[in-house]
Amino acid sequence: MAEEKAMLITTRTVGENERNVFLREAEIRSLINTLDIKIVCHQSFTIKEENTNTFIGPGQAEAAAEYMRAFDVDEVIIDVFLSPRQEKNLEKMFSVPVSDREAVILAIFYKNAHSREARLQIEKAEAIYLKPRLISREANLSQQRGGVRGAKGEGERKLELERRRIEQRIKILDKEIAEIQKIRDTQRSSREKSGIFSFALTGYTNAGKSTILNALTGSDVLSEDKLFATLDTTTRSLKLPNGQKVLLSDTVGFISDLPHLLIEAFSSTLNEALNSDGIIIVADASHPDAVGCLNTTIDTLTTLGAIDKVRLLVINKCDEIHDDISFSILKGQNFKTVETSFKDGSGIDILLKALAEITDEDYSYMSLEIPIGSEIISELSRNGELRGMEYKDNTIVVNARIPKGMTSKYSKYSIKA
Ligand SMILES: Nc1nc2c(ncn2[C@@H]2O[C@H](COP(=O)(O)OP(=O)(O)OP(=O)(O)O)[C@@H](O)[C@H]2O)c(=O)[nH]1
Ligand SMILES: [Mg+2]
Repeated sequence: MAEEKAMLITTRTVGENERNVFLREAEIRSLINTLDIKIVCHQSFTIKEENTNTFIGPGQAEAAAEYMRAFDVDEVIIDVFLSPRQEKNLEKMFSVPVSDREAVILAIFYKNAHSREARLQIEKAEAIYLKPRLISREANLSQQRGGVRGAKGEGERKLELERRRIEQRIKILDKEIAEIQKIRDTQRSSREKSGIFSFALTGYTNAGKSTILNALTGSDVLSEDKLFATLDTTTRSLKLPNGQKVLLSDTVGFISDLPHLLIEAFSSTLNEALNSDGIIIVADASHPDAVGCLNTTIDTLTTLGAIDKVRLLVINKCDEIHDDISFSILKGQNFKTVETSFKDGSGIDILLKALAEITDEDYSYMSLEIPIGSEIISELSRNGELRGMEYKDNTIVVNARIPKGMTSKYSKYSIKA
């Protein structure tokens, strides 16, 4: 398929700091690059305030339309969130499809959704995105149609049907997603019962989450230098230096202004990770806006109600630090912090030790006397660790390392050490 050619429009507010403008432009360019779309021309407009009809000023839109004609572009991408009305008006002026930032991110998710769950979720997000846009198209159509048929609103009726079809589709998708969620819930509750400590890797897209999961657990989740390579939660087990077995999950990354409808559509995937016992934030120290990315991650976790679960900040890609000030800001965060490079392998042992320390904080040691033949011995060895087993008549005396949340279950067997 021929590569699509696009015009990029970016905006800046009056007096906006150059660095912000540069960073936003770099990000939309890498998002577009993920879609294999070629930007053949670019215009940047300074705006005082958003125009309700065209977002940028109508004169600016005219100028952009004039400019793009020389480049024979297939579409226009504008790095803002457009209302359906603004999108419709700009499309009229440009005579090619216009996509906003939300549409770009949706398209990336669509391209990268491979599992059944991810496909259902993205289809739901697209349906939510499309619904208000149909209403806008409806208004457009009814204006264009004249005569008896137009007056009776045949086009409107068709679109009304289309809109209902979308609503029904969302309901069906919700049902299918809920079914998958049920299976997940069962898996999760059996994991929770097993008492195995679980960690979730979270962070800005492209920070290295999948690379970390792969390196620590020997799995083969796709990891590449593209945004939103991962859309599913993958959980693998891992043995830490203290002998403790834990679970580690990788999941969908965050981005600044992550469209809310994607958070909503991917909530089951996100919750899967956020329900873990401890969250690990992965930050990319090589990113030109490393601190901004970390702040977005913190804000997103706060919005999702999971910030209190953060136990560790992994400052990754330390082999490629460009900016010492950002690096020291990352190191100065109020989290337990480790520095890693999964490119040259440095810091991985320290990361594993830090995870072991975190799990240690969540375990208690108990001396127990348990009747021989009781199921409890095998349960305890699954959930924790057994040390110094000693047989006494009909019982076994053992020192057990037990998750703190489970100690009450065994207290009736407790003896003084
Ligand atoms: N230089 C360097 N590159 C790294 C390091 N860790 C990961 N990468 C690279 O960073 C890119 C993104 O890595 P991923 O593991 O796919 O990142 P992710 O956080 O899973 O990204 P998404 O799933 O897209 O949100 C890949 O090209 C990795 O090879 C590192 O320590 N140093
Ligand atoms: Mg990934």
